[in-house]
Amino acid sequence: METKNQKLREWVAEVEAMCQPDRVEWVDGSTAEYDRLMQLMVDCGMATKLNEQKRPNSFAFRSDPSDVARVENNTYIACKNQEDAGPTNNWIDPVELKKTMTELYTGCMKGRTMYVIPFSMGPIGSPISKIGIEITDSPYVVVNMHIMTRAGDKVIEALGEDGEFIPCLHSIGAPLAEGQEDVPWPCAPIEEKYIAHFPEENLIWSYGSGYGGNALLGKKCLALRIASNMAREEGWMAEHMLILRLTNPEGHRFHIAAAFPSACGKTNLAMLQATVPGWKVECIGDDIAWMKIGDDGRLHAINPESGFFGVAPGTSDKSNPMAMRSLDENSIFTNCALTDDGDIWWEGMDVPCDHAIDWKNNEWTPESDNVAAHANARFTAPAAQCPVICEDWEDPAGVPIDVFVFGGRRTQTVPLVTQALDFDHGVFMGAMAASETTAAALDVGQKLRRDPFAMLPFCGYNMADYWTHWFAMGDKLGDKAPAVFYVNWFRTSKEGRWLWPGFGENSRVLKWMCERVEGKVGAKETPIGHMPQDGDLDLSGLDIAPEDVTELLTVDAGAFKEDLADGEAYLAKFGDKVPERLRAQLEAQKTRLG
Ligand code: OXD
Ligand code: MN
Repeated sequence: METKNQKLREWVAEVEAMCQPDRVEWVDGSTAEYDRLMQLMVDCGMATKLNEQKRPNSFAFRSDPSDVARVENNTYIACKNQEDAGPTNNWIDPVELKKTMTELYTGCMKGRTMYVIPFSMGPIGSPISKIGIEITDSPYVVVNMHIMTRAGDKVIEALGEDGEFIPCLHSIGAPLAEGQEDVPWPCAPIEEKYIAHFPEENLIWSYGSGYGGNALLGKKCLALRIASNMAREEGWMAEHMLILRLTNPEGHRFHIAAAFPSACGKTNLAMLQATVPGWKVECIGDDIAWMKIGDDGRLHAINPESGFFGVAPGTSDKSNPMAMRSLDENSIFTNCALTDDGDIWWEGMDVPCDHAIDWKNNEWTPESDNVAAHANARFTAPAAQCPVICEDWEDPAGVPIDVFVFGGRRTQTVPLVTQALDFDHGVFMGAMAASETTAAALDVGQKLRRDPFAMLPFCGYNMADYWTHWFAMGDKLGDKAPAVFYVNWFRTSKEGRWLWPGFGENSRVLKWMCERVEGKVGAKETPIGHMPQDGDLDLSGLDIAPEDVTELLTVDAGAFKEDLADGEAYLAKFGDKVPERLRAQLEAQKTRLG
């Protein structure tokens, strides 16, 4: 659709002149367009159509083996003063970075089509939503954006003549010379990959990678890094949080927003099948929450996305049946294995597989030394296909949040659940969050990494200013602020056995939280916060040894002090930017631990 937005026309013309594509296509968001692009990718060997009987209208892709995850070392916050990016972000001077990237972008789309994707993060017209325009030379990005965002003509209409948009430029960085044969997954080598954010002008430039988090710019780049900075300036919140609705047997609804680092089971929690009788979980989002204070003084959340870009390995009918149903059809699979009957397979799918073609396009059997699917293999599925998506998940007003949950993957030290003593203590808990690392980022070496609010790779400005923003939001919300909890589903015994069954049984912990909010259930006060005492957590019908429950709910003061020392050393990186209120929380926790 022709846009009357002069600023947009000028930007597209500028990018076209720089990138020199063979042609330009404006993405309309139609099914016909999606089908045509998929066919184009099947025809050139980039995509494989799955067996229509088994998984209708679904396609598998294999990336280049070097382009399988987010690249945090190549992800930049480019602002004038390094201090505004803070010690946890890679900073580059914006002028210098633009020079380097302009050289790379010059002629980078030769031999390719340049797609212009108008997209909305959040339901079109919601007061919390934002419009972005992604320019890309990757048809894979276009089809994924069709699922993950509201894309196409309807956004051009909403933008009108002078609407604001966030420009997002993406190139795989692989121009084609005259007559040069293409490869199935073109991309640039690692030293030429740049995932760049210019928060002072709300601009995103991404070069060299075709992989999800680096290339689907609405997600991590816009909805987290750029949006977190806009949120601070405009007084709202953009968080790495799932959103779920829990309904109790009396029909009372609670809304929970929960932040966990990548690959800690956010998607599983967002869609869990509650095992506590009479309680029901429904999903609103599995990765990102945008929240604004409404007229009622409460915090209202929307899911800015419209699809799930989830980690495939480990997803099964047992771990997450609702995710499995979400990807029964109309889905995209990246770096999964292909079975002999034309379907996909991955480790932890809980169905046998005797033979497959692995994610690197090699023969695979269970005897093979390598895995069949990459550990960070992904599915892209429309959120509307989730059987437990809330019927009003696209309500432009969002849902009022009752509870915030933080957590991480910790085999030791951290108990099953703790409630913050008050909102400030909750901010401290979020700031101290840490997790044992996984495969969602390529280049994260160490075992335990502090990941404040699960935002370490996603906060678009100085993390210390982000903590200040959290305190400020707490002040604005006052007694309407959500209650804050910290959980750890991943504790193991000394022999390495999981102490907590997890999955649907996590509903027992969620139930305790909601009943705490209602003032219906007890707790004991410990040095690290409120915790359930005997009988507070509903364990009826659960086969769990009482000693395991005791261990899950014990505070080992010695281990916590060590953890706190590690946390304090981490805070030291931020120097005197650390908010006084956070230091006060740290000191108070120290005193309580004795
Ligand atoms: C994701 C991530 O892809 O957090 O959601 O890495
Ligand atoms: Mn995520």
